[in-house]
Amino acid sequence: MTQAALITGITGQDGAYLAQLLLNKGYAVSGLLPRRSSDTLWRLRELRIEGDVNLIDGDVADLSAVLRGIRESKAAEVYNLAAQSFVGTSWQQPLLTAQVSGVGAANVLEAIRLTDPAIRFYQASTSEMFGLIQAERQDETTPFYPRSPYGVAKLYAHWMTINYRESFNLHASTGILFNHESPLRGIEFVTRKVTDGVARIKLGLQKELRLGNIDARRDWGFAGDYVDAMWRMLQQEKGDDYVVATGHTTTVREMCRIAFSHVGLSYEDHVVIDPKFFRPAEVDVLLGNPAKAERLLGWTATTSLEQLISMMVDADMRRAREGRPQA
Ligand code: NAP
Ligand code: F7E
Repeated sequence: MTQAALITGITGQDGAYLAQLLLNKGYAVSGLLPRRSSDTLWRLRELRIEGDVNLIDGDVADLSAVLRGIRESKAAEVYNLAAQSFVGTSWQQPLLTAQVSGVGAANVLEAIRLTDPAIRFYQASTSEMFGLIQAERQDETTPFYPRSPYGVAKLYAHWMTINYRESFNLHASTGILFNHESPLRGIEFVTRKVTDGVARIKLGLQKELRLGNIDARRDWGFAGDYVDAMWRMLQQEKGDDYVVATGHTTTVREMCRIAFSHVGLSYEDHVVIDPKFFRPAEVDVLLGNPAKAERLLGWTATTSLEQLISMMVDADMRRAREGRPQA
């Protein structure tokens, strides 16, 4: 029998790659689609799967819509990827971020409990929950110290997932995913902002690139690898919590150097520091320890930062040449 899955956040970076992975495995894939006034399907189109997924109108902040989505999709697996996921915006829209990225997860858990507690659940937790890090390498036992309204909202969703697992015996897992990027990354996130900027500068469409704190360090991997870890979690006998990371950390500055040098440019000639992009509270450094995911899920990161950034710059060069910079 065909296995059915529901993805909230299907139009996002991870949602698109996960939909592709599940389709390739033979799943019937549905996605919850919140009402927007403009087109948000460009990633599904870019992966050529727009016509292969069943899109169900609904917003994760609306329990009745989530209930309908779960019933209509007949999902045996639900992946909750919907979020207001941009950390910077979470200071401007803290309550919306709480409703979508925090309470949204509780809505999905509650909808599963009310519909069919045998449905397996994945929650998109995040390394942002570690924030002001309490250990040099962060793993599943490291205490949390979120530094943004986004991190705080995600921590609520994280503990609600654990609570529903322990209270109602749900097969509910959290993936504490460190930063992961791709050519489908939103343009506001630093890697894509840089690779898009590099392409435009190389083609003479732009002169400078304005950035914030380029001394911040992140553990960056490839989104295509990370959605595979999500799927693996839901194939285990029981729900659990897993850190997913590369185990390497790099400054934004070094990432810029890699991106500019890929097209023969020097970042020092083009990057301008603009205080506008500094955050009220910063997460200075993140470095994950993915040993548990490697041991229990048989998962491993396959893509180096150099390969990832080269792939992104090449995609943005193509888009800039074709005059479609964002999508
Ligand atoms: P993304 O590109 O920002 O995608 C977020 C998705 O959520 C979009 O499809 C968005 O739709 C949807 N969404 C927003 N508000 C919604 C609402 N009220 N109801 C239903 N859907 C809504 O994020 P991503 O990078 O793919 O990340 C996927 C998930 O993993 C997110 O939960 C994120 O917080 C988490 N995460 C990401 C990373 C990372 O490095 N990428 C790391 C750890 C955790 P619209 O575009 O129409 O708003
Ligand atoms: O920032 C610094 C910025 O916005 C990375 C989300 O997917 O990953 C992401 O959150 C670093 C920060 O990602 C600019 O201050 C410097 O230190 O790409 P980012 P993020 O905040 O790490 C986590 C794991 C998630 O869960 C989130 O959903 O780069 N930085 N200059 C800049 N960042 C941006 N965006 N723009 C700049 O100009």
